Amino acid sequence: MSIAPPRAHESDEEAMILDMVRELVAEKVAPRAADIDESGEFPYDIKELFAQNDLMGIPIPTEYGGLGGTFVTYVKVVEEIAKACASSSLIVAVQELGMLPILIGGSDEQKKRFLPDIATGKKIAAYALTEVSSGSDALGSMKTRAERKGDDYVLTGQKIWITNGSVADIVCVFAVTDPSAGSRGVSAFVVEKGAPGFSVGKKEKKMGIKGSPTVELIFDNCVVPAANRLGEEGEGFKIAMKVLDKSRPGIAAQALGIAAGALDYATQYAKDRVAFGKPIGQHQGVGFMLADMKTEVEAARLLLYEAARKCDEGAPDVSLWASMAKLKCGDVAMAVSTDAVQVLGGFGYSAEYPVERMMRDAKITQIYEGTQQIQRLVISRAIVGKGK
Ligand code: COS
Repeated sequence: MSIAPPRAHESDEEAMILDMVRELVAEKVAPRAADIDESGEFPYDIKELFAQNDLMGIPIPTEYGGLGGTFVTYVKVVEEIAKACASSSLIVAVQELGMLPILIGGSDEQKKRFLPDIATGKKIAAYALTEVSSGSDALGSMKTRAERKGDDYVLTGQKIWITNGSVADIVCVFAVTDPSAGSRGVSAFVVEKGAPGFSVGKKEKKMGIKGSPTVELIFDNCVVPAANRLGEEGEGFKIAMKVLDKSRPGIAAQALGIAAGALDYATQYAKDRVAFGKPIGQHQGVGFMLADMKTEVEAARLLLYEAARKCDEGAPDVSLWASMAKLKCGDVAMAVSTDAVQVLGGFGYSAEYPVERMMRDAKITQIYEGTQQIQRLVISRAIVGKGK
């Protein structure tokens, strides 16, 4: 059975890209997935593969060296990769997250300076918002400071949980420039690898997405040229939030891919495995489970593609749709991958079968780029308002 997404709305260009990605994933990514999980090392070979095939800058406009593709195409690509390897899908998704502050908040000069190398994959990008005491409360508890000194800013503080932080050449960092100004007291900076006072700290040992290094970044009187500030001083928090509006669909796509990959595997298994004289999928207990899994995956997919379409349109309600897509796809990834383990029974619990890895990888999609609770906060504020 094929569970490839419906193709009716794909443009010729998008269909070509997706065919190419499916081939790459089948031939080069899927065979590496278990090993990437086992070794816990960043797969530079897969990054090169994506770079050579123009997948690192899909939504970056062509004038800045990107493919000039749509967000819809971008999320479909992330989904295809995540069906086989969630860690590898993050190479594309975090490249997007890391470049978005520049695309959204940068000047034309900054876009020309930074985006072409990100688009070609020559440089890896990352996004640094989270701190030890500032996760969900990204604004109120931010401690990293940036003080203006002549033509530079001096950054002091630490960021944690920075995906791909240790392999990144370019990190977009958010820091407080005016502690008395609330949401207008945060600014955004591009910090380049090698900047004085910038170093990588502890690497997390994680449950899943092991091929994607998650690290602490340390700014010890780190000197950053004022020319690397994105937008005006004080515009950083809004830039950070606008980025999440466009990056959450990428994580939703990763989640959807994990769910679809797990469903595909469990379905095939249920057709092959015989118990009590017939394939287990034809027993109602398993068949109905698969029916629910399939329905959830397709429902999540429709929501995600609509959210991505809203990103392309620049729709005013993009936050709402991005959060709904992230919420639904993250929960579907967790539920479907857990059920896939159940369908395989004891084999599902073994690391020799991919659904064990998929279930571990799924969990993070309910946590990062805003927990499911934060998505509900964004959704509820969009429909009933924030209040006091
Ligand atoms: N686009 C543009 N501006 C936005 C925005 C968006 N999507 N969301 C919020 N803002 C603006 C608000 O309009 C407000 O501006 P003013 O002060 O000028 O009115 C400002 O940002 C502060 O917004 P708000 O008052 O809603 O901030 P809160 O402290 O209540 O926090 C949440 C908002 C919780 C939504 C935010 O902190 C969040 O998303 N937290 C999770 C962070 C996250 O996802 N972390 C993962 C990091 S990446 S792995």
